[in-house]
Amino acid sequence: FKVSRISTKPYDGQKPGTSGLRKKVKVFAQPHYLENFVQSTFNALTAEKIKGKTLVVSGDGRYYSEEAIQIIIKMSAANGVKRVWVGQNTLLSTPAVSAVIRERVGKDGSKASGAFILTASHNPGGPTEDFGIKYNMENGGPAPEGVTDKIYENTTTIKEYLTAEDLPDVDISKIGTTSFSGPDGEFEVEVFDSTDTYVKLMKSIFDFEAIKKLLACPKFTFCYDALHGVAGVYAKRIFVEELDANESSLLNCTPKKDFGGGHPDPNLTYAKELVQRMGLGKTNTEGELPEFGAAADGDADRNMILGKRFFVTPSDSVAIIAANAVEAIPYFSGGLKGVARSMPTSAALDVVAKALSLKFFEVPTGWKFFGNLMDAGLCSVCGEESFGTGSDHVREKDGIWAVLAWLSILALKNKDKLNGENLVTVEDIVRQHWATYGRHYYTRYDYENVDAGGAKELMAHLVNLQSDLSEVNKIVKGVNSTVANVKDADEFEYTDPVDGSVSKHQGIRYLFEDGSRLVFRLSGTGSEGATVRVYIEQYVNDSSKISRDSQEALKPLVDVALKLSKMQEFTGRSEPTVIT
Ligand code: VG1
Ligand code: CO
Repeated sequence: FKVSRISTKPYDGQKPGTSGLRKKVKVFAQPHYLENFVQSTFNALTAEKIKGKTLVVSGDGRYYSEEAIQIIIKMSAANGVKRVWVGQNTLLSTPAVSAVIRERVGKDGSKASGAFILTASHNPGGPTEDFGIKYNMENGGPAPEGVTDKIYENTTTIKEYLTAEDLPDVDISKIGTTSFSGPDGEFEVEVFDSTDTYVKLMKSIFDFEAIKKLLACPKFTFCYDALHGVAGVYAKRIFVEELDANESSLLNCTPKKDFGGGHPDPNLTYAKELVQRMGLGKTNTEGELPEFGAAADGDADRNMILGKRFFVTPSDSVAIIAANAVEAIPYFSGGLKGVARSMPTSAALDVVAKALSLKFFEVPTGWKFFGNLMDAGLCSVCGEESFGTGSDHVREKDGIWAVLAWLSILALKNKDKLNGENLVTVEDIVRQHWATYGRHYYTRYDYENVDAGGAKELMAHLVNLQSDLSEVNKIVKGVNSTVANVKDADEFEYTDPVDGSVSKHQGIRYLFEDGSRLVFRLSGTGSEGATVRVYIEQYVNDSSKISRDSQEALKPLVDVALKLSKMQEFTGRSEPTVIT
C-alpha cells in the first residue's frame, strides 16, 4: 500500500469528555471528522509510541463501528503501526480491551501498546444516536488528562492526516491474520476471539467451581440482562458455557448495533425488563422471582446488582465487595492494597476502609484517575456511584467482574446451605452490611438534555452561593428545619498522589454537619445539551433507622438541593429524567 497525505481542516468541539469523544453518528460521519481525531491522537502520542507497535481497535459493536474500524486500520498502516488487533465482528468490551492490552501475547511474542475503544458506553446507538471513541494507554487504562488535552489541542490545528487509501477493507468477521506490505515493511491485521483473553483472566481471579455449585443449586435462580450490548458475548461464554447457568437466565444477550432501540444503561429506569423480572417493576410480577439479577451497559463496564425485589446501590456494592473480597475472591486472598471511590460516590467505602485499616482515596469522576493508584500498588478495589465497580486486574471498570464478585460472595455465604436450608439472599447481605457499618442513604437525580446555558448558570449560581454559608443555611432551614447545617462548601479539586497532577472544578460540594452531602456536577459524557447530576447522601448509624425507604429518608435533603440550586428556574424541569 501507499501512504497518502489528505488535507483537512479542524472541527470544533473534539474535546474528549469524562470518557472519550462522544457525538451523534451524523457528526462522526462528516468528511474527515473521525480521521482528524485519530490523527490528532497519533500526533499526541508521538511516533515513538506508534511506529512498529501493536494497537487494539474494537468496541461495543454499535452502529458505525464497522466503518470506523476500516478507517482506523488504514490510518494505522499509514502512520507506521505494525499490527492492528481486532476482536471478531469489532466486538470487545471495554474491560476486555484493557485485559487484551495487559495480557494478550501475539504469535511472535508481541504485546499491544494501546487501543482505540469504539463506544459511547451507556448512550443509545443507531443512525440517529451516538458513536464514540477513546484511547487507552499501555497500562490498559484511559489516556490521562495530559494526553487528552494534547489530543484536543491537535484537533484545533490539524491540517492533514495519513491514510492508506489503496488498502482493501479487512473481513473482520473471520478469525485470522491478513498481511499487507507497505513502505515500512509488513503491516498486519489480526482478528481474534473476543472472549478468550478475558475469560482466562476471570478464571485466574475467581473460584469458578464455587460459583458453579451455587448456580447449580435449584433454589438459586439468576438473571443477566446485557441490554443488547457487548456484555452478551461474555455472558454466554462465562455464565452459560463455563458456569453451566441455564441459557434462559440471559436476557438481551445478542449484541445489536442499536441496542434494540433502548438506552443500554443499567439502572432502574432503562433496564426495564430485568427490573420487572426481579419484582421491582410498577406492576406485580407473577411466579417465582430470581434470587439474583444483574445488568450491563453497552460496553459492559457498568453493572447493576439486584436481589429479589431489592436494589443494591452501587456505592454500597463496592463497599460490600471490599468488605468481603479477601475471603470470597482468591485473587485478593493476600489482602487489599487499598480502596478508592470517586468523589460523588457515597462514603460507604470509607467506613469499610477505616474498619479494615485500608488505604483510602477519593478521586474525581471517571475511571482514568484510579489507574495511577493501581499502577503504584495503592489500590485493589474501587468504584463509582454510576454503576461502575472494578479492581486492579484491569484498568477499566468491569461489569462482568462485578457480577462474578457478587456471585462469589453469595457462594461463600451459602456454602453450607446449598442442600436445602434457606439461602442467604442479596438483601440479607446488604442489610447485614448496614447493621455492621451503618447505612448511607443515597440517591442521584439526573436532569438529562437540558439547555446548556441554563445548566451553566445553575452551576455558577451554586458556586456563588458558597461564599456565604449563613445565607446558605438560611435557605436550608427555610426548606426544612430538621436538616443539619452546612459546615463547608467548595469545588472538588484533586491532586494525584502519584504524579502530582491537579484536576480542578470536579464538582460542587455542600457538606453538612451530620456528614450528609449534596454534590452537583455537569455530565461529561453526553452528546447533546447538558445533563445536571445531583448526588444526595445521608449517613445513619443507628440500627433502628437503617431500614427506611431511601427516597423517603432523603426527601428533606432532596428538597434542599432543589431549592439551593433553583433547579426548576434554571432548567425548566420540575422532575428529573432518571432517579437512581
Ligand atoms: C458518567 C459517570 C461516571 C463514569 C462515566 C463513564 O460520567 O457519572 O462516573 O465514569 O460516565 O462511564 P458523566 O461525566 O456523564 O457524569 V461509561 O460506562 O459511560 O464509559
Ligand atoms: Co460504559
